[in-house]
Formats: sequence, structure tokens, C-alpha cells
Amino acid sequence: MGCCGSTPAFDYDLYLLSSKGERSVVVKSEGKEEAQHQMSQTLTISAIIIASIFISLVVGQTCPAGGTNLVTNPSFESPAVLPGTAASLPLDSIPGWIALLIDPSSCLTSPPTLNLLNNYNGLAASAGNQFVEFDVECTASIFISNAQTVPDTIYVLSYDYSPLPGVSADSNVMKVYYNGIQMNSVTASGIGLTTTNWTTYSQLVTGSGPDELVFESQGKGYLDNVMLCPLVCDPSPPCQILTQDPLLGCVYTPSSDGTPCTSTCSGSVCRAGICDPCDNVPNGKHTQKVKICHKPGGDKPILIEINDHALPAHRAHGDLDPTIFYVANAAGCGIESEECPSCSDIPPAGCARLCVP
Ligand SMILES: [Ca+2]
Repeated sequence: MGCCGSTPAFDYDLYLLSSKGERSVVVKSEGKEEAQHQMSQTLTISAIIIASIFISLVVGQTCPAGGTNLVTNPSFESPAVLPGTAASLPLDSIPGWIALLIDPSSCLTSPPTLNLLNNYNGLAASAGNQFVEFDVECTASIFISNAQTVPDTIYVLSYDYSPLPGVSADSNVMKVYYNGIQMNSVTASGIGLTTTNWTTYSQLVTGSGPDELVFESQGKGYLDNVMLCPLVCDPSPPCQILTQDPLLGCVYTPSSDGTPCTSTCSGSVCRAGICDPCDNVPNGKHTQKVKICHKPGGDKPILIEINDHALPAHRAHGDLDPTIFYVANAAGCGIESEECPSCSDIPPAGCARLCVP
């Protein structure tokens, strides 16, 4: 066992033999038989399956919005099961996942197994070809994945769940835990279904690295396509509020006049589309210079340069931003934005007068 240097990987041969409802599972490693189990199954497998399996534990699948999915073997495509079949495997068969029973004592007479399906009996996967089945008694009802997240980074956790066809909603329930905290409890009815009916669930979690992700069945169901993807957003631009949404990603929406720009930009407000400089400048010092039309008492404003932190005070006593006086027009007035015309100025011929009394 083990073959590839620092890359954790192993290979083995898996045989599933069916005979009148009974299956034999023989697991071989490096050509030497390790275990043989006889078990009764309700599932029908009519084919002899001989699968030579190479398993890689490499993490690195790309997330839909970029970044790397931190879940190993997120779509349960390893180990490979022959198309159109279902396999009952030992609990440690799926790389990257720990499979457990809710009640091991219910399984004293038979080795516990997990069910891995590949488009079995017309049941389609939500991603790729394979998915796992939750069950009760001697088949796995808990699947655990550990992911190396970056502390304090926001991640989108998503997963696909389908009810078992023909089973009512109260027996199709799955709970989701992240670092021991219940994040969700999903359920769906399989009554009337003849195949899988997948629903994708998405929610935000905060990394603390390493993190434990647990899917625990309270009955039956199928799980596939588990993703834990970073959601890294650019800082919110002025006058916009950043919302991190599990479905939409980084969402920037304009803030209303007079409301705080962002939670990280305390004290700033947006007025007429212009954001007062934020207080979160480096070292707490305001170094940015801005221009404003200062009205010392007469009708003619004067363009002056001030520190950004003084802008709210200047506006409060009637000074005006240069840009609100002017717009260029089709006549090509060549209006400069950084001027301060008063209403008594005569605009050039063909140009609209723009001023604030
Ligand atoms: Ca899959």
C-alpha cells in the first residue's frame, strides 16, 4: 500500500460477486487478500464487477467562481464503481471521507458497509457519475470530511442532497455540521419519485483551519458534490456596501445617501453619489487631499484644497463639491470639473448654466 512518494495514494482490486441476492466482497492490496465478507443484500447486482482502482487523494478541484475546493474527493468519484451498479464497500473505502454508523450496536452480526452508486438503476448523480447513499443499521449514516481552511476566511459550503425515491420526507432527513455546529437540516419527500431529485444547498462558513464537515443522516437519502470554496471579496468601493452571498458571491450595492458606506468604513456617508472619505485610513491619519468650492461669504466660491477628514464640516456649512456645478454638454463647452462658478457667472454661448445658489 502506498506508491507515490509524498502523494497519499493507494491501489487495490475490488471484486463484487452476486449470486441470488448475496454478494461477496474481496478486497486485495498489492495482490494479497486482506478480507473477505459475505453479506446479504436487498440490492440486486447482476453483474460480476472487477474493478482495478487507483485512488488519488489530491485536493484541487476548481470552484465555480475560482479558488480551490478544499474537500477531498468531493463528488465521491473514487473508488470507481462500474457504471450502472451499486457497491457495498468497507467504511474506509472512500478516500478523503470517514464513514460511520449512528448506532454501531445495530450491526453486531454483519460488518458495516457504505453504499456507493454509479448511475445505478437509473439513479443519476448530481455531479459526475457516483454518489453515496445514507442508510440505517449496517450501512453508513455519517460522512465526515476534514478541510484545511484559512482561519477567518469566509467559505461557501455547498452540497447536493436527494431523497430516496418512494420514501417519505420524515425518513429522508440529513443534518449538516461544521466544526460541531449544526448548519442545516434538510429534508425532502421521495414519494412519487422514480429517480434522484437533487437540491443544492449553499451557506457561508468561517474557516478556522482545519475544519470538520459532517453530514449525518436521520434516515435515508443521497449525497453528492460537496464543495468548500473560498469567498474572497475586494474591499467595498466608496458608496457601496459589500454583501457576501452564498449563491451570488461578492455583491456590491450602492448605499443610500446619509447611510454608512460599510461596516468597515465607519463615520463615512454617501451624499449625491460621493462618499465622504472613510475613517479607516492607514495609521488612523487622514492624508488624502480633496478639493471643494468654499464660500467664505460672497457669491463667488473659491476652489480650495482640504484634508479629507474636514470635508463633512465644510459641506455642513454650505461648501459644495466642484463636480456638482458642471456637466459637459453637446455644444462642447469644455467645462472643467474643478472650478467653482457662481450663479452670477455668464455661461459660454450654448452652454447650460449649472450652479447652486
Ligand atoms: Ca458525484
